[in-house]
Amino acid sequence: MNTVTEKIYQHVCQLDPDQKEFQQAVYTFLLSMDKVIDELPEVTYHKVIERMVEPERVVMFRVPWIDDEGRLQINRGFRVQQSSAIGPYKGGLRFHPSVNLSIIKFLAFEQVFKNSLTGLPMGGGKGGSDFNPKGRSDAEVMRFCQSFMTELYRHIGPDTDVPAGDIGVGGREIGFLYGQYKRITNSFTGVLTGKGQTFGGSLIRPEATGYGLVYLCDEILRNEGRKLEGATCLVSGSGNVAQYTVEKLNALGAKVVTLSDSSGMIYDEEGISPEKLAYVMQLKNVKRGRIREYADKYKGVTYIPRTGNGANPLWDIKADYAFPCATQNEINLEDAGNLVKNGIKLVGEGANMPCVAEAEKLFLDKGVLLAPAKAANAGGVAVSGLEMSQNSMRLHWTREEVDEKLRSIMKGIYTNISEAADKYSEHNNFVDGANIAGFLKVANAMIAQGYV
Ligand code: NDP
Ligand code: 2IT
Repeated sequence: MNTVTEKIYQHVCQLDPDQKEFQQAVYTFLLSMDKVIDELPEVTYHKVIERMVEPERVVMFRVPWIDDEGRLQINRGFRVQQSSAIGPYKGGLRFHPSVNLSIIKFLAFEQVFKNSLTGLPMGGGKGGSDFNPKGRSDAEVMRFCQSFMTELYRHIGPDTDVPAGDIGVGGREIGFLYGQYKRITNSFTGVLTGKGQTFGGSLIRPEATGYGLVYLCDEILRNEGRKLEGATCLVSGSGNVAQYTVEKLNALGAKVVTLSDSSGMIYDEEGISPEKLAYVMQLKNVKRGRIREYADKYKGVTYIPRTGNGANPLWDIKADYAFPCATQNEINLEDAGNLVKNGIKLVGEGANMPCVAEAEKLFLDKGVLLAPAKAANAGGVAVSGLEMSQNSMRLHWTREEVDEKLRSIMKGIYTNISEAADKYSEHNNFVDGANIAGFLKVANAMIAQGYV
């Protein structure tokens, strides 16, 4: 790092020494800033990056709720409103026991640049809770969501901050949250995205992150003379992003041989066909079961339980392309080494920050095409942006219309990040390309708006 970025990084670490995930997200971003900072003296003069690493506002609150046994439970809620430079705060809510301020801050920070890349007018934010929905009844999840919204509603609004889903927050949770917002405020507005079809949700929003990931990677591959058709792919996770990544990979003629959850992974050499994927969707979204059950149902499938934090066997299976779609830091340096050893050609980040910094560096050093999360998973928030537009206009676009807009946004992202990579970094360094292209727009807006 150069002296300016090093100073910013040290300051961030000193301010919040325990926020490891946030520090990691800032660190990898600053490495890209080194490539542009000398050419942009106004960025240094106006302390743009120093301002960007400090959220505009952080809200933390108590979430009391009653479980099915009548006992009082207390969780912690968060909303980090990182940047409103180019639009209202926008970003998902995560419900997972691991959630803390560091994780929400890293997600909010990355969301700013991701949203900028979509080309839509959205600022960045993120929120959530350490509430664990696993094993909870629908009634418990509803009571939790109602209590969460009873505090959150005063901080959000269709022109202020528009939350959506993330890990542990899907259609069911968004419905409960929306119902409570509507009840408290007596207004029917597009304050959340990812809503149900009958109350303002956009078609293709559930599919958007996975589809967008595959569209962007398809673009990258085609520009390198490669293709998805006939390729073998690794996908991790088995939630929203993983499911629709598999669906689109299948549609484009690729074969996906793995899925996982936090308990373990399945390896299906024959491939997860559309019929098998329908079973996974039923298992995960309706039955809320475990991926292990896939191996009980289908012959010739291996289930490997997850043990410890060492190498994940999923990343040691020979394949052409890998799509981490579970969670942050799921690819450590050893995993990256295994992927490289087995000749992986592309890593497409469906999850946010799925690779540790050293793993990303290894991929770049070894010439593996790396589609970074800020660009690769931007399809979800892009269609959220389209949902906001439809809500404001009070109309509804068809599946085809939304899918076409999503495709064109992902194509635009590819052009943007590859041009920024060529101009400021190296050809095909999409990590630098995404950071720099996302940054420039927000930086210009911040400078134009004065010291706020
Ligand atoms: P879901 O809750 O639908 O699925 C998450 C999946 O990842 C599950 O299979 C889950 O397993 C697994 N997982 C979650 N946490 C961990 C963990 N700590 N260790 C191991 N496995 C874990 O979430 P999404 O599919 O929506 O999100 C997946 C990733 O994609 C996240 O990084 C999210 O931030 C990112 N993302 C999501 C977008 C969206 O629109 N939903 C948009 C852009 C990015 P288990 O069931 O065992 O917990
Ligand atoms: O990480 C993400 O981009 C999301 N979870 C989706 C955010 C959104 O507002 O749709």
